[in-house]
Amino acid sequence: AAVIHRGDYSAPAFWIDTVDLSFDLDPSKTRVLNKMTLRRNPDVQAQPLRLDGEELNLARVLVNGQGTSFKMDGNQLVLENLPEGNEPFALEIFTTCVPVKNTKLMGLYVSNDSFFTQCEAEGFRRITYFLDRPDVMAMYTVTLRADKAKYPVLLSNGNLVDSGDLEDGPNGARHFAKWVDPHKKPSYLFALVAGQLVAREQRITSRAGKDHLLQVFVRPGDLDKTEHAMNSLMASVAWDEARFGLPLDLERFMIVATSDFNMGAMENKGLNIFNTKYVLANQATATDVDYANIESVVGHEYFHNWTGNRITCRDWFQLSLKEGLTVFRDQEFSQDLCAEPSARAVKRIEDVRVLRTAQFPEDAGPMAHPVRPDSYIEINNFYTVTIYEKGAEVVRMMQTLTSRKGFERGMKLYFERFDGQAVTCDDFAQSIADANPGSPLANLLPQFKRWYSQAGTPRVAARAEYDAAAQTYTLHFNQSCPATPGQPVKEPLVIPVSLGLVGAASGAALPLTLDGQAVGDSHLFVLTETSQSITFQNVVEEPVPSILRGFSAPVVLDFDYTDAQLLALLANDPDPFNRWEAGQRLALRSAINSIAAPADSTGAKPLNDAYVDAMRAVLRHPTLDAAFKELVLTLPSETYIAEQLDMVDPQRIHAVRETMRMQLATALHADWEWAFTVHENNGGYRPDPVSSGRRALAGMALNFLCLAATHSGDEIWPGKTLQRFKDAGNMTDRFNALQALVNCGHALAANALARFHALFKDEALVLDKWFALQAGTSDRGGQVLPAVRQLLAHPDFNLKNPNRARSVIFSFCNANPGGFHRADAAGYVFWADRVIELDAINPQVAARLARALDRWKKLAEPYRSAAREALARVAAKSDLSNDVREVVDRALA
Ligand code: HT7
Ligand code: ZN
Repeated sequence: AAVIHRGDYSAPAFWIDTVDLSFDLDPSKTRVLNKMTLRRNPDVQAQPLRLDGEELNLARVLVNGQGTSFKMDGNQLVLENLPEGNEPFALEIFTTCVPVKNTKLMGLYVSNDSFFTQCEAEGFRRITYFLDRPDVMAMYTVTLRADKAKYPVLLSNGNLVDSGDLEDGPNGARHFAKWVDPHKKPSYLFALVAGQLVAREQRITSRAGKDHLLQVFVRPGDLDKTEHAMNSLMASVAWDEARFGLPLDLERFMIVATSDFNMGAMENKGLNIFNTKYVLANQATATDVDYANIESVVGHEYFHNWTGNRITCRDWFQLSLKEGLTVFRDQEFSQDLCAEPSARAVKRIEDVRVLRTAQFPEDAGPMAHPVRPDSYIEINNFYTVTIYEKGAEVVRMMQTLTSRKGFERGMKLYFERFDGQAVTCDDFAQSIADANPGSPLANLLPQFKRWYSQAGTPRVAARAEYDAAAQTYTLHFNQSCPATPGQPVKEPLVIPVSLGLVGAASGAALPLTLDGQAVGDSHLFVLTETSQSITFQNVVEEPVPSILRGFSAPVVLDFDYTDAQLLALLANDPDPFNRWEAGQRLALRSAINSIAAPADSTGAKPLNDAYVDAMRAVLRHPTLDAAFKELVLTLPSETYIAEQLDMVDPQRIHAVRETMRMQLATALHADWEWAFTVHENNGGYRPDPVSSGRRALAGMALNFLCLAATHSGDEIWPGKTLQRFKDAGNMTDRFNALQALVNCGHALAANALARFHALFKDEALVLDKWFALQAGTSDRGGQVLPAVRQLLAHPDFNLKNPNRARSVIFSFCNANPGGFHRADAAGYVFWADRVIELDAINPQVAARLARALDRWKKLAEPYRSAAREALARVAAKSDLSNDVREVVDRALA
């Protein structure tokens, strides 16, 4: 397959000014008439017009109303005899396609008897022949015609300008709707929806006094699950106006939910299409985490309206221009909605946890790529945690280096310069810098932009020197970045390091003096050289350094903290992120020591008394938030532990972490009982951060109490847990109780699982949880894989539905290392079979599953050889999609 290089970008030879699309919607043969006006791009040498198309049946091509000659070159329709000169001309293309056979869910497809589209990145070419690239922005008019009874709702981008009945077709009454989008857009933002849908509606008036209609469309029966999505949408509109001065630019803004969707949601102009998972919620069916995800995904798609839609990407290498920036914006939105500062910190810790458990491994593996990649084979493989989450960290560092106000000024300049255009990451960074002359960002811009071009997670090693006589404290920093595929050597980056000093004995935040000036108790040090130092004066006692506060840069920080220093930070650091981080470092150290210990010392306890006491102190702390406590008491994941090791024995990691969990369960038994009792009753259900935090901590307590019961033989807590499962007034409490029974392998779990299924057999999203819980549960002697095989045979399993496939297969292969990495290789055999099977249905989803073995080279034997064999078996298939081919070939390279 062809490799596409960023350096090969050239402007299109033609512009498309207007597109007038007519659809006769029919699941087995949809007719698409595409009438465009085009003109030659005067800046590009004359050349034939090459239009992209995929799985289309071409019936007719007319130029200025006349038949014309054309040829096919692979998937491209090539027109050579076009009018000379720069005058616009009309091109009319008539094609048909088969939505009901579209299992890739790209282009036009059918889900639950309704039509949906997904055009990003290159799905529009599966609807009609087009210059399917983001820098071709056109004005769209769309007419939809369909059976009136089967498809009463007909939606597309923009404003509804006409609708009515048509003459009856052979199968009954038909109708039409005509939509005009008042904004020009790239083809990837096109959307249509047709089906039996109902809407929750809300009229709003913006700050600027404009009226808008907001609509959330779902299947009849789901309307009672749309209130939270609508509230989230209203909050998003208000936030973007308040924080960035960006108003809603449409009379009507629609969200439509579908249960068949490859990703989370899609920001089509004025007609966002969402995976039901990120729309539907009521307290009986959705957990607190679901509520929080809905808020952030609704925000994310809405914020794309400016960062992505009004200003879009020049080419797909610039994907992070819109994705990194929009993730940053949705993270800020969720933080700004938190009433308490501590809840903001919790959100930041959660975001960093995602980055470190998913993006850091990607950056160290075969798919490592810069935030602005240099090449790709299949663009769908580059909707990655690097583009999204690391991209968001790069934007966050820009804000850190220019201040919140300065960043807002930069955004304003960006819109002044580029509204309505398709631009690059360079254009964005230049705008933020130009709006902030004299800032570290402006002064260091070329070097800062290495964050866009260099892959790999940088490491910052810090070392401290205290001179008691001179009362100075010096921190010496050294930065490095490991080689990544195609990038053997790295240049130093601009790394903002937020710092503070904590008194080792007093625990107080020490005032900082630099160059004789008092600078408060927190300082932003900008590391630019490979090695660089900073000296604080008037330091009266040897402090504990609190480095990289708030995770001010996406790096690994190495500092040789003593246990006592980490315990001091855990107890006293005013920065909540570093307080949490200190606990993680202590737990990680214990895990690594235990993993390295001889195998016959398995009975030894990995966690020392000081750590356990510190955890007790956090759990019982009178003022800390429940949500924060829950994060501190969560041990680093098996995946995160594995990343710290050169040689990974997944079963050893699993065993050690399980031992640590059991130690926390038994040593803190009385404390968990206390925590459960104090946090169990939340009163009425509200998914706000404070009450969600209380439920999370109560759920954690229940999990530990059931785990301890497997050790002690106690039947009280499992019994209580089953009762709570039955009586729960919301899904969070119910699911936490179910999880507690399933994860500890208690005999009551089977009964609870059966009840849960019976209660929710008609709720697809809840059944996804039921499948995922069983496939992701802690492995004890290899029981999970046989259970997973049984789940695949369950009548409710459907491989074609991405949510269901993910709930079983991904939960096992990607999220259950202890179950998946089996010494008998059966997990890998299962993985290879599923990748091959899924690839024939939906390559995009298959390629995501294929990533489960990205880190196989780190595995110890016998895992390593077995994993390579499984990868080789997949790679040996000659008819693999480009999607899976790129992933497995890179893994094996
Ligand atoms: N921009 C959207 C990306 C997306 C997508 C990409 C490829 C195939 C299917 C897809 N569905 C959505 C989502 C977002 O980042 O907002
Ligand atoms: Zn996005």
